[in-house]
Amino acid sequence: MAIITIVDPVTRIEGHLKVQVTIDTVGGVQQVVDAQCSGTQFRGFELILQGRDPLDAPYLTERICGVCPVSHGMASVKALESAAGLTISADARILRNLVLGSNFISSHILHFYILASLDYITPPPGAPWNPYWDVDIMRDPSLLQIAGNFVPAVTKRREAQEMLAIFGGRMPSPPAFVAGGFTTKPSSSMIDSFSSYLNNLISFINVSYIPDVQLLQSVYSDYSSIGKGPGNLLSYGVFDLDDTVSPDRLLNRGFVFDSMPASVQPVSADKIKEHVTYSWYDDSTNNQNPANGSTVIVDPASKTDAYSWLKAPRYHGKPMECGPLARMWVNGDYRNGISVMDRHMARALEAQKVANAMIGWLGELTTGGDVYTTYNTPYGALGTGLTEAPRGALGHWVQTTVDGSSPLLGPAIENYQVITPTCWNASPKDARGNRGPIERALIGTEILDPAQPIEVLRIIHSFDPCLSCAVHVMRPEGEPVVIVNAGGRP
Ligand code: NFE
Repeated sequence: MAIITIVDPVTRIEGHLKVQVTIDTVGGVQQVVDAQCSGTQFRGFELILQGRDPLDAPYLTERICGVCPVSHGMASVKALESAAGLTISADARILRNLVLGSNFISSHILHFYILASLDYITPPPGAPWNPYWDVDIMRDPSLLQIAGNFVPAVTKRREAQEMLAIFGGRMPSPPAFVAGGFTTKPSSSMIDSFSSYLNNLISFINVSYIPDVQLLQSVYSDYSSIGKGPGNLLSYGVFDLDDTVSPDRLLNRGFVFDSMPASVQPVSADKIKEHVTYSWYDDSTNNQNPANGSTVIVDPASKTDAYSWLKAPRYHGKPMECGPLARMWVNGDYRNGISVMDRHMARALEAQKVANAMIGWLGELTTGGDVYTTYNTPYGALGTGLTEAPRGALGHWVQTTVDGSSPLLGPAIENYQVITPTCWNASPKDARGNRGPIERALIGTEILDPAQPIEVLRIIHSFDPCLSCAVHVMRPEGEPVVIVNAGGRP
């Protein structure tokens, strides 16, 4: 008989995600036969931004999330600059890259040690580590190596944030990202300090982070063939290497269907559509491109087939996985496979790649160069800002008002749309009934104990979802059903 297990909330992610899995025995194997990912809160930043000065958008959207505010600042300034057809100076580009790179390093270290490793390692006694799901854990004493690096990782994560703040000004929500450039002019002592932090972090990545992921991958080698998902990978690309409208990037823009590395294809933003068939949005807004998208919520009680506040973004009609593995795959840096362990490995190798590139960028930075190009918001313009957050493809779309239609002295925001990485990865089913990537990755997974489905947590955590980025505001009448939770572990 099928068992329905609800994990609500999924812990050790940012924000609130509920997952419901149906577990049944098929061919003698107890496995997941259905899965639903639900974002249980509504974000609403798109509505908050309407009517405001476009220059406020980077500051406001950075508040979408405290973990990846830099990427929201980057996507927002890129959207505004694309609306104006403006390119920025080399030093501004490099400073943005250095701040975003710091955020990637911080976020990747945070994810492996603090959010994911406790799915495999026996935690210390007492709160907040206990109780925990004691299933298939600590397969080998060698894993104590990872446990030993837990506290140093917390320190390294803090140091990456401090490094970020040297140029960014503060973390979270660094104020340095403005349309037209950057607010900080670097001094040689700032560059020296940044360099010292960076070398220290590169050493941690090389000596601890990558070896720890390799160790986990060898002990839990079966997880190199668990949690594949749809096999479609999407990267908007990030870390511009020149100052043109279509720059080369450290991590390229592109996508593949069915994990076919030989056919990385160019991304066309008009192929992005958001489905709302299973989301609490009005059906009249189904299949919209975000350039002219809208945010029209409905009463959840009136749409009983729906189960999420996340829309379901699709590329050319297909669910797409995004994140470090997608970026490294599209770039040709990592194509070993698509699985739980491949996601962890690609994330660690990406941290190394980005950190090493940052050394070069730091050397290119000048102390007297321009960091700001005068920016004037155009009337009646559409801007698209595609970049990458640590968790994957992030897009902001802005439409400004036409002259005379706003009480502001200049143009206002007429429409603003955001699609975050977690909207791609944790999306619900689409209009064709195709599941989102995390849902798809769960199907067919063997489950040892339906009351403690650790396999489900391991798959979800490998995507590093952030529901804060995807959805925000409490739904007071939310269902109170909690059958199983993740045992109180942080
Ligand atoms: Ni809240 Fe974020 C990243 C973005 S994920 S962490 O990385 O955008 O949806």
